[in-house]
Amino acid sequence: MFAENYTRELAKYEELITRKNIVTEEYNGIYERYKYPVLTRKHAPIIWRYDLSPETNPYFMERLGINAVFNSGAIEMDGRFYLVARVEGNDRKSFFAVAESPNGIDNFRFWDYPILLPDTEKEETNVYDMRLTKHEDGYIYGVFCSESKDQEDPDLSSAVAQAGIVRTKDLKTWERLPNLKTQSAQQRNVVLHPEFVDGKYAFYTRPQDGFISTGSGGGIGFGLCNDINNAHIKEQEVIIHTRKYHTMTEVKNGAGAVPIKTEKGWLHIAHGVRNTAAGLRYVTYVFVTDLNDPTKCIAEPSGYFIAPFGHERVGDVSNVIFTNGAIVRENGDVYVYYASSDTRLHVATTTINKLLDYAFNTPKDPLRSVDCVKQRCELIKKNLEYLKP
Ligand code: M1P
Repeated sequence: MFAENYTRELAKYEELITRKNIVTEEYNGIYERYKYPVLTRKHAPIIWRYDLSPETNPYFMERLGINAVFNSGAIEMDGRFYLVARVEGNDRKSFFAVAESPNGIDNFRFWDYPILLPDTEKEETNVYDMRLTKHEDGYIYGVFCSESKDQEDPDLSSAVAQAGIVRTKDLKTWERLPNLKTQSAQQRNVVLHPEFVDGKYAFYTRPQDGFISTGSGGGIGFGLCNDINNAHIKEQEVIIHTRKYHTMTEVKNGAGAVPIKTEKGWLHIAHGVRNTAAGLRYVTYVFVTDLNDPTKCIAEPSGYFIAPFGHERVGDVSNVIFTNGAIVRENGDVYVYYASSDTRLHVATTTINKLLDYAFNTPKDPLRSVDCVKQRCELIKKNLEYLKP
């Protein structure tokens, strides 16, 4: 029985890992969606979950289950595609693990061991959502959420989120640096900018008053620090993308993938959150900032970029699309890795040219229904003129 179960599960696993991904029929001209997620809990290797000894595991039981694989940093190195995914065990603790693929679309396979971070933050209980920045100083930085119990609040669900920082050159050896210090009580969705700004390290931040609620935190912040070895943003961050009433960022927003440098500006794929009767709804959206002044927003297409569709809408935290990683290829192709409902990870493919066209030629949200109708009527009028024989 043991051997039979093992052989069958291994065959199922290999079939899943080697399955070819297929572009779906869902079309918007902006990006392609794919039929299969690139990573799921079932992509976790058998050796992570089962004890393979019949003596100590006679029933071939899962000993350490994996609940979900989602929000992932992404990087291409030497023509191979690497994701540093958020993997969550059945015990609710998240950790990071590298999955590698030859093409970025399918065939992602986890390395044998997950990443064992240096244990320098003794109160830290959970870690998640690593953004991978290939910095011009030569390191690959991983900036992630480092979460601990709020010792000042007896409520068991009260936590403190801070930005943890690690760096590596090969995704194998990780050096941990002290957590980022800012003026804010809490920070999540912190991203390191890939270039020095005014000779300093630059971070996108998300100042927030509480663990879940951003409170007075007005949106995506930006701050500079002199020393990455003791990263400290001493000034109050500048808010570069504010939350707005009756938009998808009404409740909160946060930086997503590391901004992409293009000839027209820094292209951001961020996330926005609004409230509904069914709870929070997370979608991704795009904005572009000035190449010479990353705090200045120069393009802001209206509406969402990727929202949960179909089966993506359901999961551990339903109605969520979240991205913290994208890969830009030398030929201009862009692979956006987005997770659905805190459960699984997908890819959407596009190009720099398409993203720029989308960012600069999609009209801005006029913020009122009446103006949105006028905007749509203009488009219809133009099309009807164009269609005239
Ligand atoms: O559950 C949805 C997301 O919630 C958090 O994002 P934010 O800080 O913007 O609320 C993150 O914990 C993220 O991991 C998660 O996907």
